[in-house]
Amino acid sequence: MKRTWTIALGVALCVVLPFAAFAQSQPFKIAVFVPGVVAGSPLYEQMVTGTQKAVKEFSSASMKVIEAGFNQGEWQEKMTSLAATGEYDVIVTSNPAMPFITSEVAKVFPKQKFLHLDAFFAGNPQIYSMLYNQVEQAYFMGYLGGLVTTSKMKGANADLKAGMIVAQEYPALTKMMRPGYEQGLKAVNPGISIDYRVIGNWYDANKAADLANSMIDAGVDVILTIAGGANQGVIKAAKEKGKYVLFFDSNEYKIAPGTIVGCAVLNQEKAAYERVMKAIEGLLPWGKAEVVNAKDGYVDFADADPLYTSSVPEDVRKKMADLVKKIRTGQLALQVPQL
Ligand code: RBF
Repeated sequence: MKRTWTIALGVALCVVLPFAAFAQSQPFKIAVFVPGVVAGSPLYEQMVTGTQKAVKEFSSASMKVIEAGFNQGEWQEKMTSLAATGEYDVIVTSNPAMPFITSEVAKVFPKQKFLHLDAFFAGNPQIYSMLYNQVEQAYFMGYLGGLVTTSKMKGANADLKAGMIVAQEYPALTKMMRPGYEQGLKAVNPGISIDYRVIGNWYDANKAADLANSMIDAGVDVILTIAGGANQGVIKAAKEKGKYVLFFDSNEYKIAPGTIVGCAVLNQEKAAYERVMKAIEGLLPWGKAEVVNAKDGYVDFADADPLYTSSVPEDVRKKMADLVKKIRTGQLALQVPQL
């Protein structure tokens, strides 16, 4: 009996091993399609870094980064040209609007696969997607914003006003981020009102600074900014006026220590690394759309950075720590709405 099993195992290994080796030595080409530019866009930076890390693990894998720029009207044509080359096993991209483009391009190129980060699109066998629970991400910022605006911090005033500056409106923003932020603020004090402004693009730092200045003049002392490259304008205005910024997606306290008082992070680098690895190994569940949250470790608040500790007083950090613990453990789990 034992001998039969040994023979069976031997035969199985003879069949599988050469095949696995063959699969790994086949060239695997990845294109990273950046809908915008990489520099200054936290999630795009993480997508590129995470993909690079995965590609390094396989001698057969290679990647190319294509920046599609800020003219969103050109993206579909650029994505079509990229798929038309037929060169890439997988096209990796990021942002919630991209599946509307790739699902169209997929019809024309039925062999092309698309790996989406920061998006949700289920049921197409050419498409894999994963979405972050950004209600939780924004709730972290709302709660901290509420604590800051009601604190005795130097830049805080008596007005119960918090700001939010965004680049443009889209369902993930209006249905997850804005409501999450608002709920967090109101959990601290239901009397806090939100001053919300839209820039109109992801690069105009001057316009972002103008909006931030006008908010600050109207009594806002803390601003959440979700605006890619335009974030710099918000940070500059707040710094000059001694006010506070809440930063989204990556840990970036170092850009403006003392001004950026909180970072709600998405672990997109890890997500990209893991998903691209799976794609190369042939193990990514095409057709599937996943949603990941704080309990899964993909959404978090950057509280371990010494620049957080040095910018925010202990009483605020203590209250924030209680909330962070509840969300990390899933004791407080916020639902993702239908987008
Ligand atoms: N985020 C950036 O940081 N830079 C961008 O250029 C950018 N462009 C976007 C374009 C569209 C059409 C959409 C829907 C989102 C874009 N995002 C961009 C936002 C990004 O995907 C994410 O929602 C926010 O960074 C918040 O996590």
